Amino acid sequence: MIRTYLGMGSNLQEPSIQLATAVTALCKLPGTSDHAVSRVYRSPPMGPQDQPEYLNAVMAMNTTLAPLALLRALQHIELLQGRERLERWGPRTLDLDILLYDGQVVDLPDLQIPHPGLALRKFVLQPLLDLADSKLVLPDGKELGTLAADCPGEDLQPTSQQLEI
Ligand code: A4P
Ligand code: MG
Repeated sequence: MIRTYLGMGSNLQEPSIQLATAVTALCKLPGTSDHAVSRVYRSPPMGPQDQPEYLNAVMAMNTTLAPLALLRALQHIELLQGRERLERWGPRTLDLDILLYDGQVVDLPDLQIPHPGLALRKFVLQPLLDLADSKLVLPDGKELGTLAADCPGEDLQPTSQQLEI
């Protein structure tokens, strides 16, 4: 059984409802168990600025799905929630990223784990810290807590939204 961490982000069509709907779908995924979810955070967009602010959260789960099967399942959930791929870093109803898959490194054309943006994104590192030990060591040998401390992101705010498992 693998412990995996998934990043969730939304900035279109009621982001708080998009995240809640995604959590429900992820909890129903066959081959997954022991789900947990972070707080929900609000932040200005990284990338193009002419788009709404984002809500982000992280979900942890155990899974028997192989990495590519998990990716396909996440992409299916994105599509069910009206995701359109128009512009890199552009607005989206739902983005689901595989952040970590135990301590494994995956480097395929369609899938890189750990997620390449992980260390640069406070809106991913902070919710990850809600669920994982700050002493968690990533495959490159760096500690999660150190990465989060070194990552700028003063404009990230926790919200009062509680995602139900
Ligand atoms: N892919 C490779 N590795 C992974 C992985 N570990 N998990 C591939 C998921 N997908 C992975 O992703 C493009 C391709 O990445 C997929 O086909 C998959 O095979 P995408 O979601 O279709 O496209 P994208 O939006 O151009 O890229 P990406 O990397 O998901 O976008 P980002 O980098 O997540 O940026 N600002 C704030 N504040 N909060 C945000 O959440 N998000 C974005 C999107 C921009 N600005 C943001 C936020
Ligand atoms: Mg993505």
